[in-house]
Amino acid sequence: MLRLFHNTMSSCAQKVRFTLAEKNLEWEGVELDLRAGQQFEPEFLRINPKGLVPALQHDEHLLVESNVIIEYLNEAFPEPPLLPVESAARARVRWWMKKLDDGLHLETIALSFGIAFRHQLIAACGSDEAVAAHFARIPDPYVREVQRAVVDEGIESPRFEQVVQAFDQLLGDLEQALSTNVWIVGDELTLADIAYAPYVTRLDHLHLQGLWDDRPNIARWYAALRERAGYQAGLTNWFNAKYLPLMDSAGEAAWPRLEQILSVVRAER
Ligand SMILES: N[C@@H](CCC(=O)N[C@@H](CS)C(=O)NCC(=O)O)C(=O)O
Repeated sequence: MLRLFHNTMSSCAQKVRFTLAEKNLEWEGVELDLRAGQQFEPEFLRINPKGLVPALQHDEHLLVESNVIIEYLNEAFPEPPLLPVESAARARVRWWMKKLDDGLHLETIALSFGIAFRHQLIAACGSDEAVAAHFARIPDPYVREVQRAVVDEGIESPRFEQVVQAFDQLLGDLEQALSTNVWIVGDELTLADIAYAPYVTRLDHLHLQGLWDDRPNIARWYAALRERAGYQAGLTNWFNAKYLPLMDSAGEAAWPRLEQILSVVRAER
């Protein structure tokens, strides 16, 4: 039995659903409303003390951390394989996945909250005291600090410059990798593509496609991803109409600020 604790728009849950779909696995879902704080309920904190989705229950095993979960699924359900055969190529996939855990995921939280989710959070909380109480409930200090850094000032926050720099660097690296391969590592879809699909999708939802205007290989890769049944089952079918219009309009409004930061970042490189 596979039971996934998840959320419609969580990037980390998206990659797990994508993997489950590529493996043609049946699963049942427990959906958490992150804006209502269901991730902080004691029942869920017993599953993941960090109060983060996704978590996966497989029979008697309980797993957290999306990259760990998708590697586990690939081992427990080997067909079709989502890692290359060759050791060096497998290491390359893991190197890409590690970059997410080393900081890019936190940058994505800063990007999403700085542009869009801060508006939902402030509206849901209704007062500065309630926003402070929300932060106090976040068990993971890194997640707490990164949200706190951008919620007040949004895209004008100094933290936002680091975010733009990180994504521009990432997209440059991806463009280079994709200039010699069909997929990020080689010519077959791997866990690296599945792991990065939600992040480029997030940029797309935040109306930031301008970041790959001059990066044709990313545009080609992203179009190919969206064609895959696994992407549609794991991401598209879960896109949440409560989030998308806000992300699009707030992202469009943020674009001039991003362009301004980009021009500085690129001139310094
Ligand atoms: N490193 C973790 C990160 C998980 C994570 O940050 N999950 C977010 C959704 S993408 C979450 O649950 N956020 C709860 C919150 O915003 O309080 C993983 O890869 O699973």
